[in-house]
Amino acid sequence: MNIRTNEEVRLALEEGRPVVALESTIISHGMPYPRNVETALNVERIIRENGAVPATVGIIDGVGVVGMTEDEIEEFGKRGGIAKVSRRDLPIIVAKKAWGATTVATTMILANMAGVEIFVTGGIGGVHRGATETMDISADLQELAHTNVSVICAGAKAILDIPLTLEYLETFGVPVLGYQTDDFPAFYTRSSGVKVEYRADSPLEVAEIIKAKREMKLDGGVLIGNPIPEEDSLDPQIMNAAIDKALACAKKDGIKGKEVTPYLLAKVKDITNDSSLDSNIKLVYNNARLGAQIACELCKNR
Ligand code: PSU
Ligand code: MN
Repeated sequence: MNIRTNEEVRLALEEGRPVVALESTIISHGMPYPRNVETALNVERIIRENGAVPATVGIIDGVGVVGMTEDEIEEFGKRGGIAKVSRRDLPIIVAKKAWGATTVATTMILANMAGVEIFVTGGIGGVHRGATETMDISADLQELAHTNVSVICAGAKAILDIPLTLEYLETFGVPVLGYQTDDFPAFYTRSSGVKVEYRADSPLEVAEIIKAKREMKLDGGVLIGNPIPEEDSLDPQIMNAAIDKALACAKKDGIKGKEVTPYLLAKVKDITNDSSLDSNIKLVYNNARLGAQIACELCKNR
């Protein structure tokens, strides 16, 4: 597959400096224009301020881009109808020379091809509620099991079945860390009420775990759950009510397959009158800081 990077990312990789990958589904399917572009550019700035180089990932005319330009990010945010591309969609979008927004899974694939080990996002996909019937399990989880990229997220939204998601990750050997917490975070709120087995309290500690995994050649990523800052978190009762309502709407509207996640995210945003959007943005900024710090630690005496 054709991959290209921008000049800043190319130089950083060549010189062994820290690079942090970012996904584009969050831009084209996760937030409205123009706040999506504003957020994506702020995330890049925060990563630079914390000593790393940002690489926003997407597919442009069938080419995997690891490190978009500002103009390309703007275009991703503005242009309608960009396909959401997960692992199974990737060869089709490439063959058609189309544009594609990369999910967590696909961002990991392209980051790995370019040699980027750290990836910051908001929330990952997971095992959906009712998956014992529907088998709706995000391809993100298999990617975490096999592809050597570690992901910093604010946990997973309660649109998912969080205990089942953690069980699945355990089965497939994905280390899950709570960052300065003993609970798996639930995106808008600091805790899902589900314990994680391991916590890490500094970027160095996380980097040492990633390094140990790499040195043992245990394929796959480490998942780091970084809770939303207290001051930006939302009332769990309000959020859970909004999520229940969104799930009921999805059922009524017969939403299936890859549309499920974007549909639920948009519904939750509507039901909460966009108040969830501010929190969403803040938690991504918080993850960007931590991701850059971890990438810096990983690069020291490599
Ligand atoms: N969860 C969020 N925000 C998101 C996504 C998930 O809270 O933007 C996006 C990510 O790109 C993730 C994808 O990789 O949705 C998962 O989609 P699916 O469940 O179809 O695999
Ligand atoms: Mn799905």
